[in-house]
Formats: sequence, C-alpha cells, structure tokens
Amino acid sequence: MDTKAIKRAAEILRDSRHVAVLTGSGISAESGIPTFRGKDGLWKQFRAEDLATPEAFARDPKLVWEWYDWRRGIIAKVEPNPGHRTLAKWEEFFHEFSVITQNIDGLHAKAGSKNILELHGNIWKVRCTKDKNVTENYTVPLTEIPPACPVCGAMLRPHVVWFGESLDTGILSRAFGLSSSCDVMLVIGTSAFVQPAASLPLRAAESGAKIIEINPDPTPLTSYAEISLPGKAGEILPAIDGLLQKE
Ligand code: BJW
Repeated sequence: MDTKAIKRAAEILRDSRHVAVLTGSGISAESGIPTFRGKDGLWKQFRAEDLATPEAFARDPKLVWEWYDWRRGIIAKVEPNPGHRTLAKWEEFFHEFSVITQNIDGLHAKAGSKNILELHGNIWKVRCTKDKNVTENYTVPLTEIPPACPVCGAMLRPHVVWFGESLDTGILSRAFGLSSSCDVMLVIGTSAFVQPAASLPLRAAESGAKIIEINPDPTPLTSYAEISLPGKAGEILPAIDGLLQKE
C-alpha cells in the first residue's frame, strides 16, 4: 500500500465539505460478487448481447431471468465488506456525502449508506412490463421463471438498466448535479468503460473537484486523478479512515 498517497488522500478529504463517490462492481468484489470485465468477470463467461439488452429479453426472457435468478442467489448470500462499511460511516463525517453507484447489488444500503443514487437499478426490484409498476422482490430462488405481475399477470422484468436503455433521467441529473458541485470525487472499483456513468468523474474534474481513484488497475480516468491508489477498496478505504479519525 502506498502510505504516502493514502496520507495525501486523507488530507484532501479532511479539507472537503462535499464528497461524491462513484462506485462500480470492484467495490463488491471482496464481498464475493463477480465483476464484469476482470479476468473472472461475468463478460468473460457470458455475452452481454445475450443477457443484458432489451433485445435479449424480448428474444428469450426465460434465459435472461435464469441469469438474474442465479446472480440473486449469489448476492443474497454475501455481506458488505469494509469498503462499503467505511463509505457508510463517512456519511456522518462530511457535510455532504453521496454514493453514486453503478451496482445493482444493494450492498451500499445494506452497509448503512442512505444517500445513494443507483444508476443502473437494483436486482431486488422488478418492473411490470405492462404497467411499469416497480416493486421489491426478495424471493430466492424465484418460484416461477419468468415471474408474473401479481396485479395484472403480465411478465415482470428486472428493474435494471441494460445496454441501449436510458438511465432514469431524475437519477442521472442528480448524479451530474452532485458531480458538478462536489469538492472531491472518489472513484472506486469501476473500469470507467460504460457511459454515461464514466462521464461523471470528468464532469467533476471539469468543475474543479479533485479525483481520487481506488482500483488495482489503471483506467481511462487514472490520468485525471489527483491521487491514484492502486489496490483493493476494502483495504484502502479503512486505511484512509484510520488517518481521518486520528486528527
Ligand atoms: C477493484 C477491486 C477491488 C476489482 N477494489 N477495485 C458513448 C460512447 C460509446 C457508447 C455509449 C456512449 N453512450 C452510451 C453508450 C452505450 C452504452 C455503453 O456505455 N457502452 C460501452 C460498453 C461502450 N451505454 C448504455 O447503453 C447506457 N445507456 C445509455 O447511455 O442510454 C442512452 C444511449 C443508448 C444507446 C446509445 C447511446 C445512448 C446503459 C448502460 C447500462 C449498463 N448496464 C450494466 C448491466 C446492469 C445490470 C446488471 O448488473 O445486470 O451495468 S453493464 C455492466 O457494466 C453493469 C455495470 O454497472 C457496468 C459498469 O461496470 P463496472 O462496475 O465498471 O465493472 P467492471 O467489471 O467493468 O470494472 C470493475 C473494476 O473494479 C475494474 O477496473 C477492476 O480493476 C476493479 N476492481 N477488484 C477496487 N477489490
């Protein structure tokens, strides 16, 4: 661990009032949830075109639901790790603190974070394909695949954002607003490959925020980062927290 860079990150955070965090699947890796693009990532094993597009769902809803049912089974068994827990703790520490996440696993909320924007939806929510009503559903495994809407009987779909689908405009505009107004943005565990999420740190940097990136590997955002902390979120975030609490 680069202790000098961690110390500098703690100094920057100590001087900040408004902190925004962008997380990706890497923050949940230490909880046991596979990422998408790493060497053991989901997209090495499965094709996004077959499972994470509206066209794939229209073609074979059973296949898509079986994949989500499998992932719900993994996520149901895991717990937030020290990375999630440190971010939840920091909500009390800073004047304004928000987590903007691309993750659908619900682990930030489970760790205790409250100011969360879920850009790509939530795996524990389902949406009626007919009336678009969104409800929570925690049944694992699902009792019928594809599941049916208990109100109208139409097919339900996962309340997640697939490739080619627009993000919720209210959530996205709040995410850009936070990115424009924060003093510092922590970018944690994302390959910064998927738009529009990957543009949020660029908006923050353009607006004068300092970027601190935590990721074992470099990303297209690394060159924009004031501080780049190569390593695991579950180790680096508690190390920064240790220094913040010292003062
Ligand atoms: C660790 C670690 C540890 C490991 N600690 N770190 C502009 C240009 C080009 C294309 C587009 C564009 N604008 C829009 C597009 C199209 C498309 C897109 O971005 N395509 C790219 C692939 C090029 N975007 C969309 O379609 C979006 N919609 C949209 O923009 O609508 C308007 C529009 C439509 C069409 C055309 C133009 C405009 C929707 C994107 C939806 C993404 N959906 C998914 C699935 C969600 C549901 C589900 O989970 O099933 O979201 S795909 C997948 O990727 C998932 C993730 O949220 C997302 C991001 O992945 P993430 O989190 O970054 O994971 P990885 O695996 O990539 O990276 C993990 C990182 O962690 C790595 O860097 C590791 O090193 C690191 N790591 N262990 C810290 N312990």
